[in-house]
Amino acid sequence: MLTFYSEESRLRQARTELHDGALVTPFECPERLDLVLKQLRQSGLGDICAPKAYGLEPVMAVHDADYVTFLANCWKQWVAAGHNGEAIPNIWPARTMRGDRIPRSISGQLGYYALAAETSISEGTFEAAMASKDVALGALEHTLKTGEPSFGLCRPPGHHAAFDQFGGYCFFNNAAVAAQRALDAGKRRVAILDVDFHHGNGTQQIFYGRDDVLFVSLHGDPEVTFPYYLGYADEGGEGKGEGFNFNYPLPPGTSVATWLATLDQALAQIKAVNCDCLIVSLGVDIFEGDPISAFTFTSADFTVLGERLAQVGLPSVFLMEGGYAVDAIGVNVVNVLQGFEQAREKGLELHLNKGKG
Ligand code: SP5
Ligand code: ZN
Repeated sequence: MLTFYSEESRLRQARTELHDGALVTPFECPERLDLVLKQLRQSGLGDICAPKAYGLEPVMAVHDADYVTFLANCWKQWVAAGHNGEAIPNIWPARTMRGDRIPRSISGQLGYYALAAETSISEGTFEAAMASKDVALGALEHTLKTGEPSFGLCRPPGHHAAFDQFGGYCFFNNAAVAAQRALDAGKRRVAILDVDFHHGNGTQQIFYGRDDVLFVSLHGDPEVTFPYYLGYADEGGEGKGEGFNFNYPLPPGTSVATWLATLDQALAQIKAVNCDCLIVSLGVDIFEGDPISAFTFTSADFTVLGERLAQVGLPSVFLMEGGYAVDAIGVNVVNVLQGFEQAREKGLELHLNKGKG
C-alpha cells in the first residue's frame, strides 16, 4: 500500500493549546509524524511518496472562500495587530448575539471562524493545512487510478473542520476535500467512515444535506465528550441527505467487543447503500493509552479493525486524523493498514479460486 506524506506538514508548530485551563504544548505535534513514519518504514507496507500540489480549487469545493482567505491571512494579521502569543479566540457569536456580522478585527474574526479554543493558529499553520489536503488528494488520486488502497498521512487532521470553521486541531477537512474530488472525478457516491474517538462534526456538517456522500461515525458520546454539540444518534441527515448520516455514540470505556459489534452495524449501513469508494477517517485515539480519549483499543485490536474494513470490498483511502502522544500510534496505524491488506489479499485469493472452481 502506498503512503502519501508531505514534509510541509511539519510547518505547523503551534506552541500553545488551551487544555484543562492551562496553556500546554499541543497534543497534535510534529513528532506524531515521526512515530508513524518510523513504523511504516519498518513494516515494509510500501513506498512513501510526496503528493503534488493541487492548489485551492479542491478546498473551495467544500469550504467557504472567505474562511479560506481568513486562514491564509490570520497569522499575519494577528502579528500586525501587535499580539505576542499565538492566535486563540476568546469570544464567539454566541446564541445571544448577532451571528451575521464578521468583524474587521482579527480577534473578532477568530471567534467567528473558530468552533473551539484549544486550537491556536501560528506561523506555518496555513501552509501545513495546504500540505495536509494535498496528502489526502494524492492518496485519493492513486486509489482512483489504480483501485489499490492508499494511506494519506495527513497532518494537521481534518474531520472537525466545517464549511467555515476550524477547531479540534483541524483547518481543512481533508476527508471532505478528497470525497468531493472523487465525485468531481466521476464517482457517484462516496462513503466516509470515521473511526476517530471524536465525532467528525465537520465532515457531517459539510455533507449533511446531500445523498452523494454517506457519513458514518463511531465516537465518544457527545453528552460527555468533545465536540459536545454534534454527533448524537438522532442526526440522520436532512432533505436529500436524509438516511445518509449515521452516528454511533458510545460511552467512555466502551469495550472493544462492543465497539467492533457497532462497527459491524456501521459497515452494514455502508454496504446497504451503493458507494464507489470508501474514505476512512483514521483516528487512532481510540487506543487505550491515548492521553485525551477514553476507548480501550490495544495495538492488536487495530489489526482486527483493518481486517473488518477490507470486508466492505471498496477501493479505500485511509486518511490520518487523531492519535496522540504515545509511541504506539505508529504501530496502531500500521496494524490497521496491514490488517486491511492481508484480509484483502486473502479475499482476492478466495475470489480467484472460486473463479477457477
Ligand atoms: C482530530 C482530533 O482528534 N481532535 C481532537 C480535538 C480534541 N480537543 C479537545 C479535547 C478535550 C479533551 N479533554 C479530555 C480530558 C481528558 N482528561
Ligand atoms: Zn480525535
